[in-house]
Amino acid sequence: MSNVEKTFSIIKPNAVKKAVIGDIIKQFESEGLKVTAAKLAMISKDKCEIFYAEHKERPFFGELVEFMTSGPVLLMVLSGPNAVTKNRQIMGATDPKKADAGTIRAKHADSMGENAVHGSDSAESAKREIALFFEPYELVNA
Ligand code: IDP
Ligand code: MG
Repeated sequence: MSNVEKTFSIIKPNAVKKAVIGDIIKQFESEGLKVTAAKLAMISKDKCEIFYAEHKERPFFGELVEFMTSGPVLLMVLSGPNAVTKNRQIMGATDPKKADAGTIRAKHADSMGENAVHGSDSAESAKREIALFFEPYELVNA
């Protein structure tokens, strides 16, 4: 059996604003990840600071929280074989200048900060992040 797992994904405000939600989801689906929970919402400043707590000492923290709370985002759970690693591959590097051609960040990032998508960096992070934004009843088993 392949390692079917869940990961947490956010389509960030710059990508929602540019109306590329469909393009991004199409890429996830065509590369083996299914959307198993989703909602469009604004993230509150308090929740965003908890979500990105690991970065709170970084110089860009204020700017990151400001950006992530500047407009609606699409919060999602993606499921599939090795979903955590697979999602990171599909997203591309944090810095769009270093992202491989064809990755979501190469196509849709506007800068290092406004880089179109978030994806969990481990199965443990995915569990924490999913629990922060979704209630158990909102999660589809797939
Ligand atoms: P990741 O999203 O690829 O996991 P992290 O290092 O966890 O990258 O950083 C979280 C987010 O913080 C990035 O996606 C990006 O939006 C923002 N960020 C990271 N480094 C910088 C920076 O040097 N300047 C501005 N924003 C940054
Ligand atoms: Mg990260």
